[in-house]
Amino acid sequence: MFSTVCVVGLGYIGLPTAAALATQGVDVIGVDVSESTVHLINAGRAPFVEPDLAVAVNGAVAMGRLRATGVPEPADAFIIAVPTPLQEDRTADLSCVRAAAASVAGVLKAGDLVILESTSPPGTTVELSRWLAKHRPDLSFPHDAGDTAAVRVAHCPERVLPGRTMIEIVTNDRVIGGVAAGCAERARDLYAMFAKGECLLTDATTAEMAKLSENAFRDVNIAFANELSMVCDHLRIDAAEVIALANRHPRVAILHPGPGVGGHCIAVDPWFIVGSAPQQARLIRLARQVNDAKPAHVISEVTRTASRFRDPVIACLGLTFKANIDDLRESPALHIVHELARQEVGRLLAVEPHISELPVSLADTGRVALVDVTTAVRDADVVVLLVDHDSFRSVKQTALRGKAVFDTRGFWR
Ligand code: SAJ
Repeated sequence: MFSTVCVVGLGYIGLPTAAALATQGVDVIGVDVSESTVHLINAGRAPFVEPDLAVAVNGAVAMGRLRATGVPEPADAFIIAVPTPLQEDRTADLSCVRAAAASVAGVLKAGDLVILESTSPPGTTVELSRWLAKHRPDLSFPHDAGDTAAVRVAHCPERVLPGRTMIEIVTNDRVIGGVAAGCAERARDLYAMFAKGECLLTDATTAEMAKLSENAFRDVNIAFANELSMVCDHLRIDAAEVIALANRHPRVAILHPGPGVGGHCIAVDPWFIVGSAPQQARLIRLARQVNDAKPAHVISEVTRTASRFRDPVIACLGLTFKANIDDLRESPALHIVHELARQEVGRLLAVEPHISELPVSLADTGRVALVDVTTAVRDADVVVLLVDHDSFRSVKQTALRGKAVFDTRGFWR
């Protein structure tokens, strides 16, 4: 049914999807604008770290099922998995989706399926159908022709958790929204080739909102935990204890506070909802503001604590955006350490077991040293836990005795 699939964008979602399809015997043409990405993949290597991905890519390339290139080639289906970042004005930058549409349009033929996987504001998939139609007036598209269209267009948002991508890409349920009903059915046939979870069919705009709602739900719930932690800091009581006790109620499950919300999804996607309904999305906007304000709160608490020492040495445990990964992008922990250095709050000892050298932004301050956790805790006056890496469990309570400890995640409770 689908012998050839073209995946446009070979990043954190596109490449695992390409590998998953290739493993099922589909001939996959992977497309990326980065020459080095194309080169690495054709050499059987993955350009970033994700458990089990390198093996899958290597196998798919060795079997001749996956080939990377710079421009789309004719195929039965096209999956667009390109970035949709937030702009300064907090609207989505859809330029990569537009560019992908333009490049795919040139090789489209009747009977083809085009799927948008990128997380997008409501209405984007219908808009994609319009963009494709502009490029190809010789073909009909579903925003206009419904189920009689020559080309089918659907949205199938990615929902995988970084670090578990290769598992969740197979096991998660998929939400599939068609610009017309037949588009969703056709897209389900494609995902059923490798996805073991249920495929839930709907319209394209509902699918876009479902995806955004998942991440906004999490953001609002993390904001609740973060707000509680700021209230408890104000009252000088332990937020982690308050949350642990409240969570003993059978219908309460408060999430974990942290130094802020990082990553490229949860801190971004809620703004797409706010942008689509600014008057209505009040709680979602406020949650974003609460989470965005959390790093400044941590900086001021650490500064206040450090002021008790003459030449404070501050250990900052963790730099990544969440636990047990090596990803420093959009990391509140990194931002906090950078600000503490810039404001010359003290001598900073950073601990990050998943990297081997300091990022340039920290190294350039000349005030931060990358050390192991034992050294940092031993030499510090103030110990700040920023990321809940499993390896930080080994820090003994006795090693923390006599130090000022600020555990932003309630990890050592
Ligand atoms: N965080 C907290 N407290 C918590 C949970 C998380 O402070 O209780 C922080 C983390 O430290 C991190 C941020 O939130 O800085 C986001 O981490 P995360 O693990 O919650 O989520 P992401 O951004 O890695 O992945 C999310 C997932 N969405 C949901 O769980 C609803 C994933 O399934 C999506 O596919 C992904 O966004 C995406 O690509 O949209």
